[in-house]
Amino acid sequence: MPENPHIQAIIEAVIEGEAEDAAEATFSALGSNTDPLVILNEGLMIGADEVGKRFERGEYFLPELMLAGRALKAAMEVVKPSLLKKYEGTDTKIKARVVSATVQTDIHDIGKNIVSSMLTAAGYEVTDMGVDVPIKSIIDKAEEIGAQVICLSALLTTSMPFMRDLIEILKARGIREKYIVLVGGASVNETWVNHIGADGTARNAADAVKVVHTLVSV
Ligand code: B12
Repeated sequence: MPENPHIQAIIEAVIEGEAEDAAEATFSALGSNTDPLVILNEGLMIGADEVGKRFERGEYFLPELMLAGRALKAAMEVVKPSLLKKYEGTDTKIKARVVSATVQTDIHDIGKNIVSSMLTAAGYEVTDMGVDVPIKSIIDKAEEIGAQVICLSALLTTSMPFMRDLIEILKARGIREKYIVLVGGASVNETWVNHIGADGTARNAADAVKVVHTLVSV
């Protein structure tokens, strides 16, 4: 159990699917100088994982997932400005163009949205295409805007193969080397990255920014 009572309250509010409580607990945590990254990684994502486990065990059903989603979004609205402030780039020069999307068949967007927002705050020009986006449209957009980075999010294991398909299409079109392809989401790990030949992943949005920084400046 976390020592910080505000973090504990955030986790509980997400598990209970109480949007107002989640927003209030997040507000109190910020007021007591809790690092916004701790709120995201040790509060919101831990709460989300517990909801997921209860869903897998058959204790929670779709309505509880939806309520948890609402609670996560409400808390995210409160913590987002502080998170973005922490990651604001010092120079306003565009570092790279990024296309981000949740791949086709998947509508989870809370994690992808915060990755997009933090990359924007860090000085990247991000085109966020939303959820359930066909992989061909993602490639077309990347070509159209001259992107250097493609960020793909998927939380469903059944959606993850579309990440591999996108990379295969890039290869077939002879344009794989033009792009840094990053993949992320609750079930994505290094093994998957290597399996599909992506360029990297990150467990959370703060690490996603670091990985993009590193790969773009190589
Ligand atoms: C809330 C939620 C929902 C909400 C989503 C609301 C929304 N607007 O997003 C709703 C109710 C819509 C939903 C629906 C479903 N869900 Co759901 N959902 C969740 C839950 C509880 C939390 C997700 C979340 O927002 N987490 C918080 C954010 C901040 O974390 P995150 O998304 O992981 O993102 C972070 C990192 O992964 C990373 N990241 C994310 N994207 C990217 C991209 C890049 C490039 C990088 C580098 C990093 C990165 O950074 C982010 C920020 O730190 C998860 C459980 C879990 N453990 O995640 C299940 C979960 C993802 N859902 C699941 C399921 C099964 C479903 C449904 C199929 C249920 C159903 N029977 O209908 C549907 C599918 C709908 C669809 N077609 O997509 C399963 C998936 C199982 C699997 N292995 O495939 C999970 C894992 C629950 C479980 N354990 O069973 N869900």
